[in-house]
Amino acid sequence: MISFELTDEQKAMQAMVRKFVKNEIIPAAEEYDRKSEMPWPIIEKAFEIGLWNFNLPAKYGGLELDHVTEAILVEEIAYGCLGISGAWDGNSLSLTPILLAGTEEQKDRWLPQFGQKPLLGAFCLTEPSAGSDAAGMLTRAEKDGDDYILNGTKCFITHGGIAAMYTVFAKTDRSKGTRGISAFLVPGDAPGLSMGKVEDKLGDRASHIAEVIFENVRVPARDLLGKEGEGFKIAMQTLDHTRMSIGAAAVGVARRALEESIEYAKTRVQFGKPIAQHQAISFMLADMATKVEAARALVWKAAAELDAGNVGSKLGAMCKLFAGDIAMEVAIDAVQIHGGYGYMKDYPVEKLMRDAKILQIYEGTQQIQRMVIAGNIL
Ligand code: COS
Repeated sequence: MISFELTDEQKAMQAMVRKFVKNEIIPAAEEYDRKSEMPWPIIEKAFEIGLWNFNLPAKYGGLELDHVTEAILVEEIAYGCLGISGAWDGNSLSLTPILLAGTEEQKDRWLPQFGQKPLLGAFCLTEPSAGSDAAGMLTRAEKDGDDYILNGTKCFITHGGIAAMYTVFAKTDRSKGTRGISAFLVPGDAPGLSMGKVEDKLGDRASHIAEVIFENVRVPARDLLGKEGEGFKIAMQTLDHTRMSIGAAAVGVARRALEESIEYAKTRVQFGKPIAQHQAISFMLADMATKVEAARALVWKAAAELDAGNVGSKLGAMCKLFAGDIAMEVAIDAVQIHGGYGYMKDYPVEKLMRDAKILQIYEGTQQIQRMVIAGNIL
């Protein structure tokens, strides 16, 4: 049986997050976007009321959400502000490798701190010369007694330089390609780890994105995640889990653009009637609404499959591809419906359009998603 009916618990959590978004995120989003600042007070408040740590296991103080519930809540947060929702996504991305590949000892040592304080994690895969070709990374981890010494630069890292824990991918054997990459857990205060350039972005400006530089960072062997050489697979499996939630965030952005457009079109009068009564506009709104529903259905299907244990690359990539594209399209149409006002900062749709663009780029470009999907179906 297929059901799109939310459970009572999901409805209650959705209502709680909606209230939080309405009271805390929407009123502050414009300022965080303008100043390009990390939304610390919002994160602290979310932690206080138990809305932080979506995927942290309950035994460490997290919500341990199933993926469908995660999709529902991420949509709500991104409805308020995509950049602010990046704080949640950045944490999920950095915690997923340890949840997938960490030993119980590693989990017990690293994860409780996230339940005790509103801390950030960072996932360090991308490098200046290794974006889509993640395996082309230059960061190396060389064995030195019982330790590894990490050297290299990671870029475009969410929470880079301000995280308490870094999941770092580095080459332990350059001759082995993807099988020569290993994953490490590194504390934020590790000597030799520093923040490089902080990015000044087109959109998604409330999320902190920076370079992370590793200069002779010493990592004990007990913080190797999985076995030596398993890092690339851990990174790919992580993305198989997290791309669904980027799709959910995209649905949130698209839904906000749609709702702003409906409100505007009902009140903006041209040629003697609200523009919503002109077919040119009402058909645009009909297409936008259809796209939002279709994207959400795909995201929920991908989330349900993850919850059922059917983890693969295809559906997550499809979610990210389809929902990311429709968010961009719907946001562009929202600006068009608002006309000249839509281009001005007085209305939220110009921010939605700037924000939406990143959904087609991060966690793998749309072109990479197509490669992943094609690889799965052929
Ligand atoms: N799960 C498990 N293993 C996987 C996997 C997955 N989802 N995807 C690939 N692998 C394995 C392959 O099976 C292969 O294993 P073997 O060595 O045993 O044969 C190995 O990893 C290498 O796979 P592949 O040859 O496909 O690797 P490529 O270098 O061609 O890269 C893509 C594949 C393009 C998919 C990968 O580099 C990628 O996802 N790039 C985008 C990275 C990204 O999203 N960056 C955003 C930053 S993170 S916010």
